[in-house]
Amino acid sequence: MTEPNCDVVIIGAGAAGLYALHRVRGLGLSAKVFEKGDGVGGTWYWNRYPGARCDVESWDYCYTFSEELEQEWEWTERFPTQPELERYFNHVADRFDLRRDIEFDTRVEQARFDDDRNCWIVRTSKGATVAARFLISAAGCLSEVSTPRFKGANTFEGQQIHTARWPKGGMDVTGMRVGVIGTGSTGVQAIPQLAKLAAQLFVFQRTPQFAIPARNRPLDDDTLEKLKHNYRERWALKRESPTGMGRRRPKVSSALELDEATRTRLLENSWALGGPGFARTFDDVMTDAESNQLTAQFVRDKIKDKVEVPDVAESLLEIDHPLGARRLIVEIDYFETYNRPNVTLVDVAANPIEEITPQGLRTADGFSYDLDLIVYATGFDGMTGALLAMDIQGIGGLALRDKWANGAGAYLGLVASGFPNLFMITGPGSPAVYSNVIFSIEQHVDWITDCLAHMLDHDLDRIDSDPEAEAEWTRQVHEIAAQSIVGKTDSWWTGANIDGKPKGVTFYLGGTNTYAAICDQIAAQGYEGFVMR
Ligand code: N01
Repeated sequence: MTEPNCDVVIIGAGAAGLYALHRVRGLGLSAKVFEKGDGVGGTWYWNRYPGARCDVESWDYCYTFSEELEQEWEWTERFPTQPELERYFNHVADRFDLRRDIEFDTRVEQARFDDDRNCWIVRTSKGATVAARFLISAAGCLSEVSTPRFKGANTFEGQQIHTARWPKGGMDVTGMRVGVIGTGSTGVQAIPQLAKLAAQLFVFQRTPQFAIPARNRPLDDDTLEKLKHNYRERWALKRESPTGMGRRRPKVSSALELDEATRTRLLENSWALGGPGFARTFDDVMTDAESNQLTAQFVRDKIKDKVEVPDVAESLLEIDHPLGARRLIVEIDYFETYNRPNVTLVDVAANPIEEITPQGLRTADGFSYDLDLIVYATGFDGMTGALLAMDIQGIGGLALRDKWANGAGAYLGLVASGFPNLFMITGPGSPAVYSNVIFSIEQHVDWITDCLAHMLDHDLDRIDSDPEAEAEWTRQVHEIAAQSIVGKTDSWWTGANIDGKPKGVTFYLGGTNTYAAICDQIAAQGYEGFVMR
């Protein structure tokens, strides 16, 4: 029986894979990272579309594990752009000498657990096979793109592109007739930028959504100095908060306890500050329907004021879900873009896109739109897409695809029973996409590497989760989700955007603070609910 030739294989060199590599090396283990792109950064490597930027503030969307890193890195804006984030992750890769263990342009195609040898056999797109004692998936929650298959798509004579596959050198859309399909976070960021250059821009909107102004701004020296001075205090706040952001809990527990004038004043204050914090003006916005409705009405009124043509405003306001039931969008000049003469909003809820033609596309009412470029801002197969794109087989050849055929879940979102020694960073059952994801990534990587250290110290070579513990955890995840407004409408959050995918919220909504405390307690109690040998 040959020995595994590597201690740990890590899938992906985004924010999770880079930090996992750094920590695994710190345990004295050998590691190999496979990354399908030719550079680091994950989401911030792939999403190069015009306007791409993070909607979490730069000072919260960064690692906290290195004081030197936080002191030497200088953010330039409140909400960092894709190029700035890509530079950040490249800096991290260089600073911690991570590249020598990363194999780029290499996808993991299959990972098969060899029960006899107690290791994972990992096969890559380059035909190489590696045997590893542990496998860590850092494949990401939003990395498997979703492109609807429209009839006739292959006949189109112009260019078609998914936003997450925007070319590295950019694309000049000057003078083009551009069609954008999709008005989620991505579409809302790309549309204002494309509108500035395109001759004509058609936005094909199926589901209008709430969006809050970003109020982005450059960071001056004074602000940077204060940030650097207060980082440690902020990290403590992050750990206490339910979202992994360095903000305090809203002071007002309910919108309903205030008179109208006070409520409006507070909402105006939050609106003026902008950003995702708006949804936390009152503590019960996500749990109380009436509080949510009052907050949502305020946003509707604001949107209406921004759009000059009443019919267009009406189309943008046909929002069929509570505020926050879909991921809240943060925008820059989005609604104002519809006041431009070269921009047309097309309602494809009433008249779906029927066919892509050689010249453009046609909707169900028979209208044709002539286009040079079709941009698919149509999102991702979230949470599980990247994991299931690989052929992962656990004990007895059980396929992860089959295990999750009726819904995904893993104990603490970390280990799926029957798949020993496979850790999933931000896997289903953890807060993942319902948090400041870089905070959740660090928390998971720290927990996983502490667990590996424990196993090494105690001569343990296998960890699996107990099926009963896993089932009970998944039950709790669903129970908490049932009490929230989150996911009370179809979207990628519920898997509804992918044909055949079981519907339901798979991420933990009980708060990152509660979740981290549970993970720590379980570890302290000898990894209760896990089976180690
Ligand atoms: O994807 P989405 P996204 N015909 O799934 C439409 C993160 N993110 O890439 O809603 C017509 O939200 C679809 O319509 P509908 C963030 O977590 C973060 O925008 O299904 N339309 C929808 O409008 C975000 O939530 C940042 O009716 C079709 C759109 O495509 C997540 O990524 C930036 C269609 C898809 O929206 C995903 O956002 C960007 C069809 N056949 C993304 N199929 C920041 O940090 C799909 N659509 C700022």
